[in-house]
Amino acid sequence: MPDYKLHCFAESGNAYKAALMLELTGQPWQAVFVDFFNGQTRDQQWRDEVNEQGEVPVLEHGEQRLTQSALILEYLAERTGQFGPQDEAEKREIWRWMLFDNHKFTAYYAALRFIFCLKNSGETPVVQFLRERATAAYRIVDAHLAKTPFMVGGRLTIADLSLAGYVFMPEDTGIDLAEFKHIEAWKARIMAVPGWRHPYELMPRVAG
Ligand SMILES: N[C@@H](CCC(=O)N[C@@H](CS)C(=O)NCC(=O)O)C(=O)O
Repeated sequence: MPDYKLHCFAESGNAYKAALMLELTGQPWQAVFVDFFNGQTRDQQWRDEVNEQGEVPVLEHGEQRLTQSALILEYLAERTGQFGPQDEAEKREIWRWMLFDNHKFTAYYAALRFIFCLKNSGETPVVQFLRERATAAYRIVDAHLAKTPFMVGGRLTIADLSLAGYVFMPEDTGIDLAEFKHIEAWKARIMAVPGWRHPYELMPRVAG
């Protein structure tokens, strides 16, 4: 019986943050498929029973049910003793980047990918706005990674796993990712970590 259950679906980069953490720390875990594209996270019963915030990921561990990927990452770092901060200053630095990720890096990119790539919106003012904002966030992370191999402390931490939620997603959002050479090099470093797997291999996806 796996210790952890993760409510997730393959296209969710937010769920991937938790799934990759479980995988890299060697935790036995089981995926519980959430049928996001058919509205499951909007279903009132699902919200009542699984997450009142209507979002994936949700991590179940014994009696505990955790939501918000950053909080899940911190919980797993504390439980496993891996990829967490070494002191209070690092803890603040990790949170600083996880908040930036949630507010900008993941948020704009994921919204752009959802509307433009998964919903095939075509070019609209909203798409253009999101692309500009996502590109600006990518520039900030790229500039930081020009100075350090990983986001905090020179080693892989949960700050990297948070920011890496969407960077391996294959869809073409219209952003020229080759522009971000330091992000590309950082991605290669993450892929080289033993146990790394692509989101579409790690989590369940609707066939077809
Ligand atoms: N800040 C949240 C974001 C979670 C999130 O937006 N999840 C998406 C899937 S990737 C979702 O479930 N959205 C449901 C909806 O907006 O209806 C986290 O990091 O866990």
